[in-house]
Amino acid sequence: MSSIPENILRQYQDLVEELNNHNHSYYVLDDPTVPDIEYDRQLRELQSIEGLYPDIITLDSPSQRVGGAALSSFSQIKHALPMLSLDNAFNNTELQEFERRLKDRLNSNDDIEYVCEPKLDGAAVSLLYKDGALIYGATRGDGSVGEDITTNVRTIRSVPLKLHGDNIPSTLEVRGEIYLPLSGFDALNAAALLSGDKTFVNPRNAAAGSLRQLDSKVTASRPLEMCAYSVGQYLADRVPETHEGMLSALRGWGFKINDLVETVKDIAACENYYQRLAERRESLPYDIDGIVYKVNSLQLQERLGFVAKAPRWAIARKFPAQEEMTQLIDVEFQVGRTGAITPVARLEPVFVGGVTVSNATLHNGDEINRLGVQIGDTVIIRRAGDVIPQIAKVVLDRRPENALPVVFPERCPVCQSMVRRTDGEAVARCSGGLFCGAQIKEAIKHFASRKAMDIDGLGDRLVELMVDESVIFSVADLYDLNVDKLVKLERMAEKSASNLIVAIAASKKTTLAKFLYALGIREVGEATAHTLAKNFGSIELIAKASVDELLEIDDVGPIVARYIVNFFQNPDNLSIIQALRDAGVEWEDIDLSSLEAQPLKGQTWVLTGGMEIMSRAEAKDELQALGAKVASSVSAKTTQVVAAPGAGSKLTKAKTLDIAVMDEQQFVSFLANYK
Ligand code: 5U1
Repeated sequence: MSSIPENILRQYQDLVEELNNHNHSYYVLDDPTVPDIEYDRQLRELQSIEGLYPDIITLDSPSQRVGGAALSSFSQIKHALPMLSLDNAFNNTELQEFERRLKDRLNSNDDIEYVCEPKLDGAAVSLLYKDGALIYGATRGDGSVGEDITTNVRTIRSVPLKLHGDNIPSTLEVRGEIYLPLSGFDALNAAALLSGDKTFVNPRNAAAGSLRQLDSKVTASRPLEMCAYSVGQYLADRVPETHEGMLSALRGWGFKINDLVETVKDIAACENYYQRLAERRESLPYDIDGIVYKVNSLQLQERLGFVAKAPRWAIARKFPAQEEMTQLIDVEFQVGRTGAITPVARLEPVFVGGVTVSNATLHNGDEINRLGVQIGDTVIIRRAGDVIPQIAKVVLDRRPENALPVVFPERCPVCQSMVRRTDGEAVARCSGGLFCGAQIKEAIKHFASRKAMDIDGLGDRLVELMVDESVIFSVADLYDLNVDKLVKLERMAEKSASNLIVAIAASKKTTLAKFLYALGIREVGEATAHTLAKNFGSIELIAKASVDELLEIDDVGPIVARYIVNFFQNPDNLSIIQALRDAGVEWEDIDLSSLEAQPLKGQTWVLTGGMEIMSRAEAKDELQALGAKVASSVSAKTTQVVAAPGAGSKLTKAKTLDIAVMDEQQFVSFLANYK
């Protein structure tokens, strides 16, 4: 390096350190310290120095995260200490038995302190650091020998290439889980679908597959994350006394530690943690398959030791599986509000992810072809997060001889109109429009729904019955109903009928945004309806707007703009709007001149927890009326979080990101200032 000027070398080292700090803030702490543009500027500066002086490049340079030349195979790494697996407990009794064994072995009845950790569903890895520098990364393999995946591990931003902080051990082997957050998994599969590649069954397979890529550039393109959860080899002057202390030291050296880790005082609190985490499992941004409980005291851990391949001092309390095998009995084709025909798999009922599943979506014809699924097949069902169950894979080995191909219908199963598919769209649609009973039903259900006209008591079943019995043919007919017409319907008592008539009458007074949303224009969801209302002020101006005028509005892209224009060019739609107005449906137009004064314009708010003083929908309406955007997740862009009772991970994240938080009472007082 003698030819590198001293000042350049210093400038380079400063840039490496600064960029690594930014990476740590962004990927480990979820708390960006500089805007992306500044990060990119510094990275370009670093790369230009590296271009001029290639010898200057150090292994901990952020430029090295992009992956390098492809390998022909992985070499093997023998773990200095075996990578253990965990014993499982499937219920509370088994957990109690675990503790009984511990107490017997320790010959003590004293309470034992535990650390509770979400068990991330990814791939276990071992990372070796010498004097703070990453030496290698290895897979678990069979527990004794794993594969050398160092070049791949280096591309993961939350894996520190160099440790920072005090008392860094001379040798430190960190164990943890590399996983793919659900958003990354969905994006990866969406891209695979577009390019006709094979999709991954679940985030765990996707993470493991991404780690075992011979081309590290592929790994670099996958949004993998790593959380540390224990140590293997450890040579240092000081050793923490507890597992909690060890995690905190790891956090200090730059590792990401899951933010739901908790230390609890006894086994009863472990069970309580299970209940709390089980409730939140669906809303976590990553898959977990259970909880790991670990004895907190490292001295007790040492006394307890190991059995065969598992430590005695830890246990995994498993959640119900999110994947199960079952049989595909039939495929039915449902017609949605916009005529979209969705194949729905009817399944032999199976318990998965804590509920019994008997239907799963097959999305569209392409998905049926991609899966190659046939009626009678054994399939793997996946139900994770709050998404609807999916068929992840067909178990071809189990295909019965009498399996039948799934045939996509050429005619609508409800109205027999032709099914059409627009070029470039995966969705096939019934061409029957409002001639199709299914589309009429869905349009009316949407119109009556809570976020639209909010007609209390008009449930899906009743809508179906009224259309089937030819009591109504369009949304406008709702306002012509009377008690006499309703009581003729099966199981409709006079009291319910008159309540429904009152609810329908009450729905007449609405807002422009709700009315627009209720019309069910394709791709016009609640937020777009609000934006349209706010920007145009009246339905006449929206109906007259051109594609170009619509495109001037935030959130409206060319496809939505075209759908809006088409909707208002259709005379049937215009006559329905007129009929609704004639029936007395009304709203106040928005005075555009007063909008300049929207005090929360440009702000993004997040509502979390169970609101008790007002409903979440009301809170959202009020905020939007003041010009704020209401988002569902907390990020660095969030202006303000309202944390109602029971708020969980969003509140934690807001605190980590240092975002302003107010409780519900403060929120109500805040709104009162604008009334
Ligand atoms: N969170 C967490 N996952 N996990 C997996 N901790 C943890 N610990 C493990 C494993 C296999 O093993 C240690 C107890 C050695």
